[in-house]
Amino acid sequence: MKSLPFTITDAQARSGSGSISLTVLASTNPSGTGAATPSSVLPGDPSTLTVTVTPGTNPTSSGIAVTADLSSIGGAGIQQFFNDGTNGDATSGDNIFTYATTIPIGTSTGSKNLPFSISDAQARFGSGSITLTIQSPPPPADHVVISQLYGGGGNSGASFTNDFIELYNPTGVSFNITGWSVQYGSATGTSWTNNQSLVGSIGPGEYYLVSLASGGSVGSPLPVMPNVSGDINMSATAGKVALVNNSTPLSGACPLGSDPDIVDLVGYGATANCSEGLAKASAPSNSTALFRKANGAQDTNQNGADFVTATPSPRRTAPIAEVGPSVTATDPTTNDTNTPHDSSITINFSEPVDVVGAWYNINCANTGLHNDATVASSSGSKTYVITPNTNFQFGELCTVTINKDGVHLIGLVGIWTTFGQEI
Ligand SMILES: [Ca+2]
Ligand SMILES: [Ca+2]
Ligand SMILES: [Ca+2]
Repeated sequence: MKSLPFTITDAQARSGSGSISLTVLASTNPSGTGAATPSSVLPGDPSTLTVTVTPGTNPTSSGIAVTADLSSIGGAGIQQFFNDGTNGDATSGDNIFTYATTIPIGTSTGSKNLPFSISDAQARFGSGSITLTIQSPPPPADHVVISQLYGGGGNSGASFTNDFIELYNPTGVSFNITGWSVQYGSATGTSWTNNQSLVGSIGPGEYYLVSLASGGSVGSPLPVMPNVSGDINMSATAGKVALVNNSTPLSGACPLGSDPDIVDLVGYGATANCSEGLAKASAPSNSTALFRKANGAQDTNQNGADFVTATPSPRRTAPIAEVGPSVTATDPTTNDTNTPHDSSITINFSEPVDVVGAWYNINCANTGLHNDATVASSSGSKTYVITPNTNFQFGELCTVTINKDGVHLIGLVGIWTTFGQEI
């Protein structure tokens, strides 16, 4: 408040006085509050940095600009923030200035203060800082993991013609995964009939690629030759994939914890009825894949935290093993019970095969051999159905053996089944 005295005089030598009150409003500088969302991240994680600006007054700020020094998290020394709906900015023109960033792998850990400065066209300035904590990465998993999966193969807008599952070995030792399997269950399903056998080995730091079904003709062929090709058709957006250290189908909606043969499991999409940890991995799409963080090394058994979506990029560095066909599934399955006494036996092979001579042997505890049978093949000679001409007996245990010498380049498989009531 200013008081401006005045005097009045006239020609008759009289005078008067008074004062004029004038309030001069103080000018204030622009100021701001910084935030990071999330405020605690792992290297490789994204975080959205914001500065919420209070404009200067008297006069009101125009031409506000915000920059921050992101050099301590691997960014620019003078990084412009945005208030135009780009670079992660949610709303244009709301005085919230934004920069969305991803913390580079290798960024030093600990609490970071990222200084920011605000300027306006009235040559006033403000400053502050954004606090962001970089967490220490968890130790890599001590087992082979599912490192990437893509279920949109061939679909509308697809990147690639085929679904795929990629495995990674984050350990220092090699794993022989012959006889292991990747198994797929639909998001809300309770069975795991989609089962692909694996062959070969996966050395330290190597990626192993399983090419799977195509939902159409859209997209490019997979750019690298897979280790194994199968025909599981995974959902692009929600489902369950398990890496199992044998080929026996899993059972139940969520066998995690109860089945010690599960090496790794990913439930993705909100509707998946099983996942490591409560939170599912986020839903990928026809044009995005799920990637395990840290190039595949991070497995905290929290699917929601261990995976991110990104453009699919199948990797394969494990050598391709040259092997023959194998048995991928049977009906009845091993240790099946209550199989009809006049059951046929279905054998699914990994690829088309020829069978010759005494390629199978069916031997039952009470009724002996059942090798007098009708044999039919289907699915381009990938599936064989054996229908014995003599029925099995109720309650007896039978063993089916496939002779590798009768099936070209085949391994040996046994099926043990107990025949129960006719169904
Ligand atoms: Ca904004
Ligand atoms: Ca698919
Ligand atoms: Ca896991």
